[in-house]
Amino acid sequence: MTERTFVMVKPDATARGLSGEILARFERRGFNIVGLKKTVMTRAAAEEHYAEHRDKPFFAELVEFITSGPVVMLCVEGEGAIGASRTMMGATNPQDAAPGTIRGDYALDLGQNVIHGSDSPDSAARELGIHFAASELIG
Ligand code: DAT
Ligand code: MG
Repeated sequence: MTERTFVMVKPDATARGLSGEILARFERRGFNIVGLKKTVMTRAAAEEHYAEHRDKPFFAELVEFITSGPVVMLCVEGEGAIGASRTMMGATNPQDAAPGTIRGDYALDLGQNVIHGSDSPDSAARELGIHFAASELIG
């Protein structure tokens, strides 16, 4: 099934100049990049984006980090885009992420793990709605 998902290159990765090669992995896989922008997330958007983690002990650190510098936001479209993007990203903790995955190839730190991707169809719709206007998605 053709799906759309929200993928984001996090501030650690943009600072390291990795956004191009991460984007290229999604293009090479065969996905269509229907939305793309570089921005600094507002605190309000970050708190909404990570609302499911509001009560976690790492929430403040998470919001601080994700708003600390530019992110590159993507809307990735294609067959099974939601699950396939998560598989490409690898485990949340880069220490557990397999080589060949994005986190397994580029990250070591749990907090600064290079990339975000929506974890379900509901999350994808919710997160795309937070970060993209319909007019910004070019199919
Ligand atoms: P994912 O990003 O793989 O969907 P998640 O939604 O559980 O993982 O967590 C969101 C982000 O929060 C994750 O990418 C890194 C950070 N995080 C998760 N668990 C953490 C922890 N125990 N300590 C610090 N940061 C954590
Ligand atoms: Mg998550």
